[in-house]
Amino acid sequence: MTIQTIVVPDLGGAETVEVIELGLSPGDSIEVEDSLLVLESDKATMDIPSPASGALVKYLVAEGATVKVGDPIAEIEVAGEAAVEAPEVEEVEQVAHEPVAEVAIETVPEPSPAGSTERTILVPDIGSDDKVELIEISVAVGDEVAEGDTLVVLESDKATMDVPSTHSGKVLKILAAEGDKLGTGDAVALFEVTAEAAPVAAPAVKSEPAATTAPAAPKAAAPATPVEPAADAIQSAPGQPAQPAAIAAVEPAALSDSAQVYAGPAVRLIARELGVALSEVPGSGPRGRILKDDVSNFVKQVMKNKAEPAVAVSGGSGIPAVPAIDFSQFGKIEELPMSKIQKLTAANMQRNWLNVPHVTQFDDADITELEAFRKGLKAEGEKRGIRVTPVAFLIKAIGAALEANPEFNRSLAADGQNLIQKHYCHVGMAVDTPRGLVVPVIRDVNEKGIWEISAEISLLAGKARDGKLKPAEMQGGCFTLSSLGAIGGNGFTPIVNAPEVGILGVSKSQMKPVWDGAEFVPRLLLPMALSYDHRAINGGDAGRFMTHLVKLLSDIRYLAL
Ligand code: CAO
Repeated sequence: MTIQTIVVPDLGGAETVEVIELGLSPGDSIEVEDSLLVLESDKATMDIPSPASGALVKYLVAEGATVKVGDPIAEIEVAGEAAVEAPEVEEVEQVAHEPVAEVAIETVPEPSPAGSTERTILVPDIGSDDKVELIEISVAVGDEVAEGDTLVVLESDKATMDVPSTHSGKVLKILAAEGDKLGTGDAVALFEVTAEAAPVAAPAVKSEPAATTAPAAPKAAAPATPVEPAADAIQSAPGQPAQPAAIAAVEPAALSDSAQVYAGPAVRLIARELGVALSEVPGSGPRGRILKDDVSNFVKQVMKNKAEPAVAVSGGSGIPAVPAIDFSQFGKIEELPMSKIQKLTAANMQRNWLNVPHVTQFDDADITELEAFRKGLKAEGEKRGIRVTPVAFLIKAIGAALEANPEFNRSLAADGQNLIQKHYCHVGMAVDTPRGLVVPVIRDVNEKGIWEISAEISLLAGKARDGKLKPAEMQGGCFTLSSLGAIGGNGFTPIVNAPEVGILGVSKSQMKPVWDGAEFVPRLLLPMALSYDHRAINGGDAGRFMTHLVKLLSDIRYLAL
């Protein structure tokens, strides 16, 4: 084991910098290149990467401290053979006195009408041969841009870099797209700059000889105009591998809107992983900088706001949000507003899916005789003005099965310690309407016959489709039936309509060959799926309920008993 002291590396010009983030705790393990801490000058925010893998022993500075090149900032314990020789402060100071490459936004003049000059704005020397991702384009064609305004934002795995404009002028063309990988010298935008404002053409990046122990950043090939350094570069201490420049958001005071939040690369990475829009996160750091704690506090607050009342039966679940995607990048899209019912259904489904441990079991009911009987009712139904469908028999059978299996006619009490047994029997029926899914409730089904239930189905389904259901007509259900029989499908797993504990999903009946012990005979089979809340219902209860239901539907004489 070797204890290695990490010192402030060459800051490429900045005299002193502030320690703004200490992201680790003593004992935390760290991989080579992981961020140890974050420093900030008046121009740039810099992640200081670890030169070796190991564990943090301690920080030698506190957040808010001002440090300069060569100051010791942390101690890490490097494992055995892998140990990297700790850099000497003196050596770092020596390097600090070496001239370093100046980073500039390069421009390439283009032929243009008199009075103005067209220039291609190039990616400046980013201190590495690697390509980095363009994550934001901050201007649009036609924009009048002032010198110093951010044109685009680049991001590597270590740093976020604003590329500012070196000229005032008009954007003629954007030459790169978000997601492009760009490197030093790649074209970003075509500019029309006024003749007066245009600097005199001259060699590209001013590059002085760099420290002998750390290779200079690569020079750009294209000729360009010398300008003031746009950002500073960090170089590694001698004996260490050269570190790529870690340059982050410039001019923090100007960064206020969503496209230009003021945050370091480590914070941006966390926000991206959690799907947090940094523009919505208030920054508590110096000059409003967003810190890691700000992101985690923001997430905690959002989850708290969304949390259900703190009762045992609806505890919610802190799952990470699905990241927002700009689908227009893949093709043409349009945004459609959700109806009130759709929004309510979405919230209820999510609540029920997250709160209820679901189990679904399946069976087929032989409804050959039921269907023969139902069809025989047609003439009588016409006289009464009532249409009898299989759904009426299902609701009647569910009522009888609930009576015989009272476990399904319960709800969990809000304290999570008791069960509420219901001595009434109201069955909800999912109705598909143009505005979304609604569930009117047929009351006291065990006191009603098939004619009465059929009439209520027509009445309530009609009201549901016309948007005329009253709230009271959708309340008080003990169990729900969701019938897709008229639509089709072999089966589906319905979501329990909490606080109910069971739901039956019915699919389209089909004539199938069934072995009767001697031969295959054609029988009309109705596929059924029973989902239940496994906190209130055991598999055995569910098996008995389903078997009972199948028996009632397969021989409706039992319904009369
Ligand atoms: N298998 C085969 N045919 C069936 C059937 C089944 N399981 N269930 C109904 N049918 C037939 C009916 O017999 C009727 O045909 P006939 O007129 O020839 O007798 C036809 O399908 C149409 O029925 P319907 O839809 O008009 O009436 P219904 O009583 O069967 O259903 C209702 C009423 C309100 C349940 C239904 O209209 C509906 O909205 N279903 C959708 C429910 C839903 O969306 N569930 C999903 C919720 S979870 O996302």
